[in-house]
Amino acid sequence: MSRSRISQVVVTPVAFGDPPLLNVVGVHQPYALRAIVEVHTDSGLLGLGETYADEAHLARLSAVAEVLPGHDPYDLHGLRRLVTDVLGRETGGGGASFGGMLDVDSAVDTVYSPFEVACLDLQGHEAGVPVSDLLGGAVRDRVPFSGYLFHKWAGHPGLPDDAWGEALTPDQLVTQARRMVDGWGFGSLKLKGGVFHPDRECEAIEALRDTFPDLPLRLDPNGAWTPSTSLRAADRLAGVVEYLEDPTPGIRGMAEVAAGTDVPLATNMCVIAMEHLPPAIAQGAVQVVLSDHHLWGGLKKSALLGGITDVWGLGLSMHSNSHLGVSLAAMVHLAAATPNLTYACDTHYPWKTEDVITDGVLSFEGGSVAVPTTPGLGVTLDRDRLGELHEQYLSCGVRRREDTVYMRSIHPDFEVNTSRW
Ligand code: GKR
Ligand code: MG
Repeated sequence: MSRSRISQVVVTPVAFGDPPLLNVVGVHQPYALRAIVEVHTDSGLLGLGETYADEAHLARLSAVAEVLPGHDPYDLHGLRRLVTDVLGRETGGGGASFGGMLDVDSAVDTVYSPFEVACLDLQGHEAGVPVSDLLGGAVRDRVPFSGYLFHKWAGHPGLPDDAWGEALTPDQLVTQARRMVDGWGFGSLKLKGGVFHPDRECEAIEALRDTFPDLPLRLDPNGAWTPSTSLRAADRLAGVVEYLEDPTPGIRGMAEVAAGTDVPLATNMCVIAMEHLPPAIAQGAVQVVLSDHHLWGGLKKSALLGGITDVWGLGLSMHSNSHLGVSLAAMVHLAAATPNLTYACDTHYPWKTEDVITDGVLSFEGGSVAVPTTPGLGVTLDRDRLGELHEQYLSCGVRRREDTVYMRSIHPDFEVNTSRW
């Protein structure tokens, strides 16, 4: 039997409604963007991937998509070489920036990721096994997620209020948390901070602790604090949070904080590629690394990250950006096949109201998602939904994630708050 070959690759940008969630760099725009990657083979298989859809990223995805036909979908090393060659030719091998918070020196990992996920999805379909089996096998049959709380406005300016309503005070955040816990059953909570003064955000965490005394809590100000402010907050929240995420920017700053507290420090900002691990480990800067297959070069490289954190005695958690069901499925398979993923994963999933997959596979019960046992990722593209969200992309006018630009269109004096307090 001859091996199947990639026959066609389709990259479809989509836009889905997103509430006005606040963070250190601004506020979410009315639409979040994603790209859905379809890899088809000459034997009739289809694999799915999902990734960011900022214009520059889309151009890179399209350049790779063009040269993929004829490639063996099992040759992932070859796929990576191909991505490296194409990006070298198209962009001089430059880096990439996502959402004003994350900059990577090379775009290879982020561009390679959705194609790798799609190839694993179709390999799973061909072999009749779930993607978690291709990653070494599931060590858990459900993956726990953490309820992701955000300060937010009641609605986007000029539009009706959304179903979540305003959350600008500790009391309102408790109400939001109650809804997350009652609706999804989350067994831990993360608050996105960096929006208000640290004392007010610590107060919000204390209010959450008083209301949900049994739930592990996390606070993530995305580097909004100086090391000394971080140490004061760590002192106040010791025994209250399971970790503080990126209180201050950079490996050096995090190391300074880590030296002065026993509260574990987590990051998805200063350790976002393999080359950041040696200096972070040498300086004792972080105790928990957040993996993210979109950023770390796909599912297999993220599994490797899991192994490395295990060897070095680091904790492992999982990062999220606004995403749809194809990404959620990939996150669930990765988490299922990562033995040392000891913390509940982040997800923005409850914040969205639209998707590109058919309903029913990825439902939250008790804050966790059952690992699909059907072949591949276990999710099916709903072509009508894909078409609608693509139309929405075409008409909405958003072409890249720009939280700061959007915030300044409402509050012209807004300054990015990194290390502000
Ligand atoms: O969605 O506003 C957001 C978050 O701030 C996101 O962009 C971050 O990447 O969730 C992320 C984080 O943990 O830093
Ligand atoms: Mg974070």
